[in-house]
Amino acid sequence: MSERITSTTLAVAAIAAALSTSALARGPIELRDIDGDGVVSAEEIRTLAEEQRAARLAQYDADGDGELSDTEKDAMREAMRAERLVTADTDGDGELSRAERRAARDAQRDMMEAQLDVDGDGVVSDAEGAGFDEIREERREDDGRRHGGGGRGGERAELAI
Ligand SMILES: [Ca+2]
Ligand SMILES: [Ca+2]
Ligand SMILES: [Ca+2]
Repeated sequence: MSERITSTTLAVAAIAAALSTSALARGPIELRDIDGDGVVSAEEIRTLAEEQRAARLAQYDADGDGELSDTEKDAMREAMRAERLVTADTDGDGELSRAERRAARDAQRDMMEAQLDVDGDGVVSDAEGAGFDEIREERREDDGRRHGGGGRGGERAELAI
């Protein structure tokens, strides 16, 4: 295990999963350095997640009451599943095999790492990864609370992709 790379890689996978399985998010959020200071800060990730949540709400709130009913949530999940199938079901058999799931997760991780690597030098530096790490810690704590403790939220979230 080579510490920094492994932990960042796992972190990206975990946060991608956490964000994609959170209430109104579909798939990974797009990480952008909004203020151009060279790092995607935790605050920027929160802003982007909130933007995505709002967009999802706008898209699936069929009756426009500002909330997603169970029916609307079901419709959203169904649409998300269908969308994921379109991109990840490479052999087109209508199912996601273990290999297809893995490939989709790897692609998602690579994409998020590339987005975190704001200066494009091919490495997510400690500074570049700091905001992400902060969000990951938050999510892990949330996950621990929700599931009654245990520090394995990251792994569980990863499996949930
Ligand atoms: Ca920034
Ligand atoms: Ca398939
Ligand atoms: Ca970099």
